[in-house]
Amino acid sequence: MKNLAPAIFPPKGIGDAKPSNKAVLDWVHEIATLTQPENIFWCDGSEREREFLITESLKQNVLIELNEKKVPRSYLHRSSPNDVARVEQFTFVCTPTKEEAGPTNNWAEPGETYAKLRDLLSGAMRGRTMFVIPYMMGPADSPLTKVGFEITDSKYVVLSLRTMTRMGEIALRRLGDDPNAEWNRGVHSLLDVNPERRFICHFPQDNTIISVGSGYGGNVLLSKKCLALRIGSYLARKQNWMAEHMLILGVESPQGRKHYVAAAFPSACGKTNFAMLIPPAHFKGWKVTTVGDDIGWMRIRDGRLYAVNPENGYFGVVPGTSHKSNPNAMRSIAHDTIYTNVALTDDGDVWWEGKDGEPPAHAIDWRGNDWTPQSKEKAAHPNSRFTTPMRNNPALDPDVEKGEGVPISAIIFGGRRSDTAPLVYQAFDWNHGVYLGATMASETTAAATGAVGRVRRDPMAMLPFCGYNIGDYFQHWLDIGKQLANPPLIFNVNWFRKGADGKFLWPGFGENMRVLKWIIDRCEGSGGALESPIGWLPSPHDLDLAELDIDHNAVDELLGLDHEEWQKEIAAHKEFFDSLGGVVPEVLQKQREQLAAGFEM
Ligand code: GTP
Ligand code: SPV
Ligand code: MN
Repeated sequence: MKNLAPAIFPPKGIGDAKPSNKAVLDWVHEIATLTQPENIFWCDGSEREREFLITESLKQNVLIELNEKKVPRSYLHRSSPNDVARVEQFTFVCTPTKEEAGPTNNWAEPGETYAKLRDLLSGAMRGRTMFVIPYMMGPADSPLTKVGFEITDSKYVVLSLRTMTRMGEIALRRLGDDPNAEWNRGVHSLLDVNPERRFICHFPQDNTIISVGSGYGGNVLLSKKCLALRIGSYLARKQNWMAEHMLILGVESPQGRKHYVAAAFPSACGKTNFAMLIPPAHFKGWKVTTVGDDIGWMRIRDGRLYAVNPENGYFGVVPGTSHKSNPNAMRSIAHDTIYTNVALTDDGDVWWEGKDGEPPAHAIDWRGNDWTPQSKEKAAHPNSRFTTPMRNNPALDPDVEKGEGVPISAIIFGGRRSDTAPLVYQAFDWNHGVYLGATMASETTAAATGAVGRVRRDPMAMLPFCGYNIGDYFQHWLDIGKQLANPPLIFNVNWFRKGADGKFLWPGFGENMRVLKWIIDRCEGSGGALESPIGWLPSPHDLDLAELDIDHNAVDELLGLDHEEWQKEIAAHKEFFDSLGGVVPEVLQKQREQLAAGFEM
């Protein structure tokens, strides 16, 4: 096995933040006995530790230093070209029975899977350093907050988690010494970064994640999709809260009235961009603030849903990010950022397709090869990413650390659909909204390996992230609704509808404010809408389109329903529900029948 990460020996005072909780120590001992690392590095999240790890990463080419004047305290990381996205086909939910994992997850028997992983991990860290990372998901004083530990042999993972989570002492304090406290056990090893030995395994009943053979994003930052969503959703159902693949944003009117909305869009379908939206000039005095850009944890309080962002940073899609599309993201990633798989310019700056200005005459592409504008290959990988602290975001919401969370007025579902789905519509009520979420579809993107652009059903944007039976998940949504005296209104949006010329009909990005404004109007009881078989639809004059250069036909197309497309769509809903093998709650089947009746089917 190739030695990817030789051991490092830190000076005194670094790498020795050993926790006192006996359960944690026993577990670390067990994993160390199995993986046989050269030494154990106990992370504390301090600045000294960061400096030490950066120095070592530069020495070992795990990171490349960028031009300090162009992007201060920022680094480039290149992952293995065989390891550039989440791997859904190698992601497993290992519940005692297959039925608990349900029809949408890859299931593997826990006993056999532990045995297989134990074989792979046996001696896997020989000659390497084993890092133990304590981290906390959620604000310090939130009842939803969870503690996790990730054991890893990757410095890139350590440096990324210190941005993505609240890492170090703060997590140890939260955990305390109770040997029976709830905490997540995460084990990650690069092994030899071979797709044939790449497995991302979840053991919800043990609150355990084991990930091997990858060094990339959602496969290895175990706090994110693995804990906050897959294990999170499993715990949420048991504990009566919700763990969702949602951004959370605040919208404040010029009069100072503020609403929060949460939106579930599949991977690479616009969450980070929407969460950082800057309203166009026409919306003078309106302000949008970011609570979170990827994951929302919600609980019931006073008959409403309150949300927190469990994360502390953003792991965002780089290509397409510019001062025009997302100025707040550009400012967020101007310093203290780890870039993964973007291009490196000759003056030590980063570059990607869609960045402002002219492409550089020469660069080194994401694979490390020479690149010029004439090259056939892309300079940055389509799923290249930035890792940046949320504190860098100029639009960060002031209540992001509020333990009780922010009250949610609206939930928005959205996918990437070139046809069928209108720009925006509103569900008739909670249960109908759950149906909209359950039947969501979207074209696949580069965020996961596999074909791009294929329409697939992705309920609540959770298809790859729901850690248990999807039928029970739908029922959980219905059950939560019953407990809400003031449920959020539910909407569906589609920024990605295309015209006959194959171009997007809607300008998107900041202009999405026009849709958001209508959603807020509906929450305030003031926005107009027409009743249609799929829900409440705005007519063109219900949307504020002033000072927007868009032609009337495009607006009609965006807000219109094509009868034939919808008959096909509803048939696809049935096909999807049927494919789930009888787990779909009766309430949702009834919703489908009502919808079909509206189209005389
Ligand atoms: P993950 O981080 O993978 O979960 O993705 P995300 O949902 O945060 O998506 P993100 O905001 O990073 O956007 C993904 C891609 O969609 C980028 O290439 C964006 O430029 C593009 N995009 C985002 N918003 C819009 C929009 O309103 N219109 C159009 N046409 N493209 C958009
Ligand atoms: C996603 O795919 O939804 C992401 C990227 O946010 S990853 O963290 O790799 O899952
Ligand atoms: Mn994102």
